[in-house]
Amino acid sequence: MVDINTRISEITLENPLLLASGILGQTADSMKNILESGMGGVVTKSIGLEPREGHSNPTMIETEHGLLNAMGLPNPGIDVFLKELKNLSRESKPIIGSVFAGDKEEFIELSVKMEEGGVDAVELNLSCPHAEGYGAAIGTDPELVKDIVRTVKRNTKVPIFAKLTPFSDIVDVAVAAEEAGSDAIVAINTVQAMAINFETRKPFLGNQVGGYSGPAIKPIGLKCVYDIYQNVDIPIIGCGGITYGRDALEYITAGASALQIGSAIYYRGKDAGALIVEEMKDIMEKEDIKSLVELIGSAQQF
Ligand code: RRO
Repeated sequence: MVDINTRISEITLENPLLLASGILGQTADSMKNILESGMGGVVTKSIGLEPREGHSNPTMIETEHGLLNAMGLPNPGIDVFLKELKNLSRESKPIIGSVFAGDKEEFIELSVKMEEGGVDAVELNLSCPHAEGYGAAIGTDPELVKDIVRTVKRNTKVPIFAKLTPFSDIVDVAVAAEEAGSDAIVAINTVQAMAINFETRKPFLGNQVGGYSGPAIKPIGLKCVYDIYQNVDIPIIGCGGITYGRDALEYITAGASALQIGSAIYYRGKDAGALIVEEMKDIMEKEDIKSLVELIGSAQQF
């Protein structure tokens, strides 16, 4: 028997897989389905203070090696969302509330409300690649990130995760988040990208540009986790292109303590979590690896 449980701050996960924010994380029913299907926990869709419809269609397309989205932060607003969360029977698996905001006051208000709503941790979305004034617009400035994380930490008790965008100075932002008291780093959000329809001479997405996810971005995510691991002591949650058990284990050896799964649900169905867990266990058994924790960071070349 191999042991695949892991810890992020005070949260114990029976397996390292969390549903990534943005996929099926908006209604109690969809989150319940995912929890029953083998994920170790769920990150909710990113929620803001007010309802938002999001960008115009098309908001998602499949390209050669991944998915391209520009959903545009659609969400029902925190008050409606928290009513929905109340309907979720917990199964004792962790729920992480993802929030996006335009400034630190909004981040505080949302994080406090999520905490009051009973989440086990709050993920600060500092990395949406295509929403003016939100996400990556904020999360590429280490001083701003430090200020936001520090003030959210002062006002909350649950663990706080900072989800970062893959850009050249991601390590500086991760270090700033750690200095401000972040309990974990989540790397990475989607990568800025676009697709063009040659026949119409127009971008495919309604918003023209968007965020790329799926198999193509795994090497980008791996490098971000690998680099961050060398510079911070808090746990890292790896995300980006994890589709099979082997991808998951690669992220663990780069330095991730847990993982987020998003596009794999599109490619492999809602049981992707259970499939990936089984594949991880099979590989670990064949390689005689008894516990996942002993693998964390094992590919690091110090
Ligand atoms: O809603 C979105 O368009 C979106 C978000 Br909040 C995010 O963080 N990452 C992404 O690829 N899309």
